[in-house]
Amino acid sequence: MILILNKLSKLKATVTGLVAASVLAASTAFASAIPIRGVVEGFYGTPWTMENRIDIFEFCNKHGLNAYIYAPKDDPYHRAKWREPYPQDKLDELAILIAAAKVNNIKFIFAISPGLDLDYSSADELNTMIDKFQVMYNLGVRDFAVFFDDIDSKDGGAQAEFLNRLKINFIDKYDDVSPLITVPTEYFRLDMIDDCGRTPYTANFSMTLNPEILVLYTGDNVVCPEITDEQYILTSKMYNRSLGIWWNYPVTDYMEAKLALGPIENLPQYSDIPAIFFNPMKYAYLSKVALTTGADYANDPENYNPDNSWNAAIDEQFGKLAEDFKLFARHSQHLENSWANVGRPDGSELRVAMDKLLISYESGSDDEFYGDMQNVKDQLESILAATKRLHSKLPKRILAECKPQLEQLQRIVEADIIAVDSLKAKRGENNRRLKRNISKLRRKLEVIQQHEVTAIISEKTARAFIDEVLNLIETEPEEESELSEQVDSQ
Ligand code: 14T
Repeated sequence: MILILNKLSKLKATVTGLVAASVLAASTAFASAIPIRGVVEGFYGTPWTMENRIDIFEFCNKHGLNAYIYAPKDDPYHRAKWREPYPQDKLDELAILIAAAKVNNIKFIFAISPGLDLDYSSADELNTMIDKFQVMYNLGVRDFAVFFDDIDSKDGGAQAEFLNRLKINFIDKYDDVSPLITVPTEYFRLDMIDDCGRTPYTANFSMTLNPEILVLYTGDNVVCPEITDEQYILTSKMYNRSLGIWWNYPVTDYMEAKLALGPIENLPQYSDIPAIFFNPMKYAYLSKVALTTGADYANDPENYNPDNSWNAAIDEQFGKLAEDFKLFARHSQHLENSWANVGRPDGSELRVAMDKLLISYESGSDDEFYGDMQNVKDQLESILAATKRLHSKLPKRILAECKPQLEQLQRIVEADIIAVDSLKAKRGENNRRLKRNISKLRRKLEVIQQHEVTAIISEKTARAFIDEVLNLIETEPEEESELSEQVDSQ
C-alpha cells in the first residue's frame, strides 16, 4: 500500500515537476522527499546534553527526519583539539548516542572540523583523522563529515586533495560507509563568486574534489531569507554536482537573546536536493517548532505550506496551551543583523493595527481613532493574558528555555497598553493623565532596556511601538515652542 502511494505521489510530482523544470530550465526536477534530511548540531556555544540529543532522535524518527550530524563547534575534540582522541567517558556517551540513533532510524553522521590548524599535505595528519574516524566506525558509525567553515585557510586545492585521500584511504575501504560529506570554507554563494566568476578558492576546491563527495552550502549568505530554485541550480552548477543544504534556522548562536520560533520557509520547491540539515538553537525543545516544519518541508518540498505546518507543529507540541504559545511565538520569528536575515516578520498583524492607529491618531476622526485604539488594545490584552498563562502553565523544561523572552514580552505589552492610553490622553488634551503615563512609560522602558542583553522580542512591532509613541507624545508643549520661536527670531 505504501509502495503504491509512493508511486502515485511520485507520478503526480513528476508531472508538476516537469512543468516546473521547463519553466526553470532545470535539468532535474521532481518533488519527493529529500533523501537525507535531518539536524546538524553545528552551532557555537554550549552543546546539547545527552538527554537533548536522545530526545531529538526520537523526535526526528517521529517526524520522518533520518539524519543527525554531530558537529558541536564547542566540543574540543570536534574542532579545537580535533587530533586528540575522545577520552573513555566521552566515548561511552558517544556509544550511547550512536545506539540511540540506530534504534530511531537516524543516520549518525560523525563530523570533524580540523581547519583551525590542519596541515593539509601531511600524511600523519590524514592518519590522525583516519584513526579518529576508525574509533567511531568501531562504535557503529557509517557516515562521516569534515567541515572547513569559519577558518582562515583558502587553499581549496589542498583541502579537496585531503578529502580525496581520506575517501580513498578510509571511506572506500568499506562497502558499508556512505559518501563523505563536507562544507567548504566558502560555504555561501556570494562568497564563492567575484568579478571573474568563481573565486580561485571555489574553482580549485570544486574542480579538485571527487564528485562523489557531498558538499553542503548555506544559501546566498550564511543566514539568508530564502534559497530559490534558481539560486540553488546556479550554485550547484558552480560545483558540478547537486549540493546539499545546511540551513541556518532556527540557530541563534549569533543573537542569543532572541528565540527562533517561526517555520522553515522559502527553500527550493522543485529541485532534486540530495540532503538538507537544519542547524538548531541551543534550546532543543523550542527548536522543535521550526524542526517540525523543516521535517514537513523535507518530506514534501513541493507541497509544503509553512503556515499550516507551523500551526500543526505548535498544536502538537503545546496541546491546550497551543493558542497561547502561538501568540507568543508570532513575535519571535525574525532574526536580523548586519549579515544575517531570516524568518517571517514578528507580529505582523499587530504591526498593521499599530500603524493604522498611529495614522488615525494624527489625522483620523474620533471614531476612526477609537476603533483603531480598541483593535490594538484587544490584541495587546490577548497577548498579555497568553504570556501570563504560559508563565504559570508551561512545562518546566520548556519554560526554562523561554522564560526571559516570555517575561520581556509581558513587560513590553504592558508598556504598549500604557502607550495606547497615552495617545488617547494626548489627543484628548488630558495633560495630567498624559504626564503620569509618560513617567510610567519611561520607568517601564528602563526595565525593558535592562533586560535586552538577555531577552529580545518583537523588535520592530511591540517593542518599537513604545519608542514610536514616546516620540509622538513627548513633543514640546505649545507655549514652549512659541517661546523658543521668539528666542529664535531675536
Ligand atoms: F558550516 C556552515 F555552514 C555554517 O553555517 N557555519 C557556522 C555555524 O556553525 C553557525 O552556527 C552559523 C550561524 O551562526 O554560521 C556559521 O558561523 C558563523 C558565520 C559567520 F559568518 C558565525 C559568525 C559569522 F559571522
